[in-house]
Amino acid sequence: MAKNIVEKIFEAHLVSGELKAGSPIGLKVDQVYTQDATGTMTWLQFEAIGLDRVKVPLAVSYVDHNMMQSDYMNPDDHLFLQTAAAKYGAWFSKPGNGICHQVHLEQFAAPGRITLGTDSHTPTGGGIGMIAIGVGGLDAATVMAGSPFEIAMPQVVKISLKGKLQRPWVTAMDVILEILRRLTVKGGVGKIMEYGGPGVKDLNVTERATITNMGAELGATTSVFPSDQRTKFYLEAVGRSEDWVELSADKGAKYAEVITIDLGQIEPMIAQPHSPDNVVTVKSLSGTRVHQVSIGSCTNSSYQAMKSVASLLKGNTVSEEVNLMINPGSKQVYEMISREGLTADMISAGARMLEASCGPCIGMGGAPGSRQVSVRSYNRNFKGRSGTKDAYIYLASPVSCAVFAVKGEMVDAREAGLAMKPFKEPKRYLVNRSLLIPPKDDMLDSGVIKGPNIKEVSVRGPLHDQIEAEVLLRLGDNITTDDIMPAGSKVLPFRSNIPAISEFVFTHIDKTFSSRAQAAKTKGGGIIIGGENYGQGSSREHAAIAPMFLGIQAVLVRSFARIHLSNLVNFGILPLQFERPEDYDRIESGDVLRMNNVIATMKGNQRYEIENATKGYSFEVISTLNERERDIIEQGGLLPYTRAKAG
Ligand code: MIC
Ligand code: SF4
Repeated sequence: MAKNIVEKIFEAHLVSGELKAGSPIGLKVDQVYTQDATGTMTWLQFEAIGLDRVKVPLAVSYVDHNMMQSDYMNPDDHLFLQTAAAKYGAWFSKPGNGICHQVHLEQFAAPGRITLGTDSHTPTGGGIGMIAIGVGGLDAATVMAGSPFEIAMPQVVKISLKGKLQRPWVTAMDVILEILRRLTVKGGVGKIMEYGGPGVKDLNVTERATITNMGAELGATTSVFPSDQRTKFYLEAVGRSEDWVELSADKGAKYAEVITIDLGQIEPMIAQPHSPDNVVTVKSLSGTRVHQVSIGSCTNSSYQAMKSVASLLKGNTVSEEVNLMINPGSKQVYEMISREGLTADMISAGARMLEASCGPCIGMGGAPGSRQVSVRSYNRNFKGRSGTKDAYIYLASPVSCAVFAVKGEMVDAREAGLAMKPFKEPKRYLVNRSLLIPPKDDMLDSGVIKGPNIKEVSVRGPLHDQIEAEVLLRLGDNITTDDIMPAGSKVLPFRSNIPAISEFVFTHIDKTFSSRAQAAKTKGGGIIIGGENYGQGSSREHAAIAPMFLGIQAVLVRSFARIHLSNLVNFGILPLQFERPEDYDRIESGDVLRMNNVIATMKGNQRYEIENATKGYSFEVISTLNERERDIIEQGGLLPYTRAKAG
């Protein structure tokens, strides 16, 4: 039978289940990687599982998010991660080596493999023909401990590309912005986007990686490109030709849906505040003043992105009113552009060079001023994420960003009157692994060093059969994990300290949330109400752990985003969905909801009756948990479940 790429890779890794959309499957995983902001918890959880060594062929621990080091907390986390990697057999990528996704693409990603990463932009690896999926930390920890990765088989959607980009002004970033415009931030939920068609060969691997990276914003499980001659070229150029295998869909392969994109028709696009799918053409915003431009992030920080920007800036000066910041994605990219004199062109034009890290993308410095317009080549422009709540954040290609920086306003790059050299893919990339420490065989007895901010993993007790809890918040659609558990320089250092980070839950929405939740905890706990696509965005499991710590019993919404849903399950919070939309409208903050026979119902037909004790009516809600998920919740989360299974 004709197979698509996803089916081919999954089939080669299948340990249980059937490749039928919606059915639970178990997959053998080849590679797992963590980044520091989610990784401290992941490695603490791995430690709590109690094994000596990781059981996957390759594990890598990156440091790229928490790099501000305004006190001892970040560097203590780095040392913990380095010593944990040494002890448990993972590679360690030191601070300064770059953003996990860019470095992983350069060093380890390979076609045909399955990789999990504790970050929602792990699908970057799809650009090389790998199935790369973002997961919560505990899912990664259990897979590193030898469990298969369990997931409901997603639908496979084909995005068929034809034509050629209008180079050099239109880029891969414009392609994914156009796809977001069409499909929205909910458009990919439960789906894998598989790229195909004659237009694929117009794009090189790092361009494909930009598209699969930002596919995360569609809510897709992941995105994947074929592995072809261009993939071979890239792997040869990064010195890993032995990792190449050819991979393409068979003629007649089946898809749930086919979407066609003509690359030649795509114009420079831009996402307006405050959502990555609020996309229009740059032309339609022509003349809008810009105060800050930030170029980099895991989406657009490749050698090509940097070289294009340098070429545009060369001989020009950044507008008097604009602050331009640039962070190359990896040490290798940084070193390469520096040796070629491109960094000098950027500095000479007036750019502020930042280190190879996430930086302003996650609010670690570089916040814009009050009510300022900031255009970024990043992937998320959720309100407040930049660190400035009333700033206007736009997302555009690195080419558009560089043009705006020079012009001081938004203008279609094709009409800006600036010159830019066409990009030619290098035959050989600079390779320098000096900040990448391989796993060692003789470190088994070495200690793991934990600073005072690193606290034990929190676990909740088994599920209660009766829930009587207060509605603490009633929220709308597309609530992000940045809304639930904000990031930024003030909060991120507490990622390894759950009691401390819990005080920040929902602070951007309601400053009293955490204290109200603490008060409700003594009376049976709280419930959160949400709309569609609740928990979109990041993979941060802190958006589930911290609410669990604050006594949240259940989250009741219209629909969930994938990673957040599994994080709720992993931490024993009951994820419920409204059966009838009008019931959402009737509930108010402060209502007390009562549920009986919770365990039997969850194990039975998953249709629960809820009594609104405050308003005096009842309504039905559902859960859609598979057997394993029900067992996990009953036992109070994945950690107790894994421990019980182990012995
Ligand atoms: C993000 O872009 O939101 C992050 C920060 O990289 C997160 C991970 C985290 O919260 O640590 C992600 O995308 O998963
Ligand atoms: Fe880092 Fe931003 Fe990429 Fe997240 S989206 S991994 S914060 S660069």
